[in-house]
Amino acid sequence: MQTVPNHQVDNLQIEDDRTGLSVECLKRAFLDNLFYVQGKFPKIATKNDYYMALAYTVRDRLLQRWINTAVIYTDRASRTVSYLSAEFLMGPHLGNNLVNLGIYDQVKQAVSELGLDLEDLLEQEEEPGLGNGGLGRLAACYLDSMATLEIPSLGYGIRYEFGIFDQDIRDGWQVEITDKWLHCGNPWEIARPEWAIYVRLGGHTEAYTDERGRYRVRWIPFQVIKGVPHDTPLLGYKTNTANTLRLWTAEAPESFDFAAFNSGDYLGAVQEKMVSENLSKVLYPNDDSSQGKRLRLAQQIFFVSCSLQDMIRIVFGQNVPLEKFHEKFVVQLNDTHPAIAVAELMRLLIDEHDMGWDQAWSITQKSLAYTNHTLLPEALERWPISLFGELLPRHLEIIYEINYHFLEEVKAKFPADSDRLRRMSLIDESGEKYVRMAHLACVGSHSINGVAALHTKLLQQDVLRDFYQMYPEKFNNKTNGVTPRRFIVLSNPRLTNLISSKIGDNWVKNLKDLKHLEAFVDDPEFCSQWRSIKSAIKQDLVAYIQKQNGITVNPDSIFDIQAKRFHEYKRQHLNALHIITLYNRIKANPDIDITPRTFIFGGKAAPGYYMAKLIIKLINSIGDVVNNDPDVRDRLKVVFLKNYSVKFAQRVYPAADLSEQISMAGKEASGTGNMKFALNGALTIGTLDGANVEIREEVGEENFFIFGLTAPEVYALKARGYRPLDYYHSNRELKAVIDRIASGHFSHGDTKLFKPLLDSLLYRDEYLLFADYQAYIDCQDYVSQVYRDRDRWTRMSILNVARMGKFSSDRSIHDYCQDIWNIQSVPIELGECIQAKE
Ligand code: Z15
Repeated sequence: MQTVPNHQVDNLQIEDDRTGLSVECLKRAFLDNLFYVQGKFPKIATKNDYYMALAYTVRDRLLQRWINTAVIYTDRASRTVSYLSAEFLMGPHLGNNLVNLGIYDQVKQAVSELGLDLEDLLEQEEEPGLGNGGLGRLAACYLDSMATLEIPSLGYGIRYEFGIFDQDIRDGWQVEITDKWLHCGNPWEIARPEWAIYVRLGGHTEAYTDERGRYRVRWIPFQVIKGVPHDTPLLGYKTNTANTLRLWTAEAPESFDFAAFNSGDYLGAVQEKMVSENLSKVLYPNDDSSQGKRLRLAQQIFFVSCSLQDMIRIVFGQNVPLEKFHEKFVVQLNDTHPAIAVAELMRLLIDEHDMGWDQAWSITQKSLAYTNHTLLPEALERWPISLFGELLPRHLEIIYEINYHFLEEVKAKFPADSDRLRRMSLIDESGEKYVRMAHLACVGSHSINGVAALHTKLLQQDVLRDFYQMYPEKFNNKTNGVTPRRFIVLSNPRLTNLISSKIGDNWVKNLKDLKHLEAFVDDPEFCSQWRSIKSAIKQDLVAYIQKQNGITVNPDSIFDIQAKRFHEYKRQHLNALHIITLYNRIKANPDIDITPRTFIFGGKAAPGYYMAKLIIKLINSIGDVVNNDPDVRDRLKVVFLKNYSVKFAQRVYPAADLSEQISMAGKEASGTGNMKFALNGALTIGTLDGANVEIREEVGEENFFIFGLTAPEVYALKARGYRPLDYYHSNRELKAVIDRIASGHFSHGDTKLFKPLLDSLLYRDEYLLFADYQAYIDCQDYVSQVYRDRDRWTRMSILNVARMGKFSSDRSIHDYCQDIWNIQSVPIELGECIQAKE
């Protein structure tokens, strides 16, 4: 590297304009970037130009911290967490960076002095929607917490050109539109083509004997893909730590030396080049269900291999011997999507770096840790052996060998138990053969964790029972958490200011401090401020709904919100049954005294998930009728807010009175929306599922609306033989609701439209809506009654927030550090070490 002459670094004017945080300096830097980066001046600049100029201004401030951090991590060869995830649902960067830099107010003033509105500019940002839902957002919260806790970390994933689709609603149906999040450029990332990495696919293997007489395997691929890293700095809250999110883009290797891989089929290989770019083209839009597509497996090996090779490059670059890989890196697998890492790390160590099997296996197990996120059988990834072997012939051999050693171990621990061997094998041989990715992840990791206490318990008792019996010491729970920076400070400034005015602002880094709010729960002045803030935020959402949906909403009604992916197990249709129940009561008795409610829904359905899309259609159809029925007056409104995203979630959580967390018990691994709502002062109506159990434990059962069957009751009912028709025939209100839908009342007389949904409820009802219906309705009636006592409701709301401290992702990350990663923080000083070195 070239040495930068000192007089350049010492040029204070330049230095200050790129790092200074004063209003004057920010203004100067902003105009400078508008001119020199965007190539515009105020008279002709668009809003997007201003957004870009501001983004570059903020990025300059990040870069100083980022480079400092990198220098210190490199010098000290710091132990590092490598978080492998197929999804990172980051949300907009600008606002979050302003919060974490602590310059939100300065920047607001700076742009306002230039005649601009910060909120307006924040709106401009196209968020990187590189995830589906909870799993991707959790990864983003964890990166924020790792930076805030000063934990050296790298997030590794795929830079999808098309993220999650944009959702439009036409005639009540979901319509998918491609998301071109990169169309205006991405000011937050820096491409690093000089660190490109090559990944092989397909072809065959050959055995040979090396010069030392050892048995070796050579893999001759059919295709080679180039991965180019794109790095985004992620700054912690009020720290100087800026970690890296490194996302890989697939490219064709322009001038790849195929001879080196002994490829005979040149033209075939050249043709495959065109296919290369497809690898990072699009995010698979399924949450919690696996499709088993070849391209998806190719995406997985692509980003996992790039990332592991990158880590090995870093290990060598810091003069750490490869035998100490596991001391330099701990690799967290976010679900089974990166589980191929088990076989790929083995391959790299053995085939590429000459290591023996036993040592490679020991390093692999010590390095890897696996987080399971689901109990749904359809989400457990399995790859047909034929497909797997075609794409990854060498990995299949390695998996067979891991399986051989593993099954020997099982036999030793559980002699003469062939059924157990069959159940635990990495290969499912019950019919067509499959590789079981969850089993591979369990065997190849030193830690296996669930994401809420109940979920971990159910993994141990059910889904991963055999593995729990085999390796009880590997299992642990890490209840999910969310970052209070994005989901309170940034999204709810009014509540943030009120809280900080009473208890100071330590709670932002130390969420348990919210406890101190309890001291004010009997202070009428505080309670009235609390209430008027919620009211003002609701008013904002009313305006948004008026603009977006053209629906006039009563701001004094209960804002009853269910925002999450559409899935039958999440039971948005149970919510719909409640709406129709109230509607029927009004139709039967138009003067009935009902607590006014606004039902708000947000969420996408997987494009191929017909039933989920039909549920969206049902909700919109109910809305069309209910919102326009003069009998209803302004007592009920149904609003479907389209295109739910992180940006949008930030607007919705703060406005909620009631949070719907009504999954069938035993199906939602944790949930994280439940936490974001409660942190913003919503009360929860929920089942004893996922993290709801722990939220209720924390906030107190008197401050939580619980209903429905528990997980053991669900299993027992199903074992007895569940008959939904019995409930239909014996429950008058339920029957009236179903009959109302069946009659075509919400479908202009069309009695066929919702028949598939009704049939699935009447004759299967896999998620026990009918069994939980009456309990849900009773609980909702109780909610309506409590809401009328506004002082009581406010008190419950305050106590919810005061007692939510456990659910900070800082707590989750702290526990991962202690129990799984064995890693310490590395504080970063902002020194003068940013000069380029020899
Ligand atoms: C996903 O979003 C979740 C689990 C999965 O297996 C997949 Cl593929 C996607 C969710 C869980 O459904 C949710 O309960 C949990 O809170 C979230 O992951 C984060 O752990």
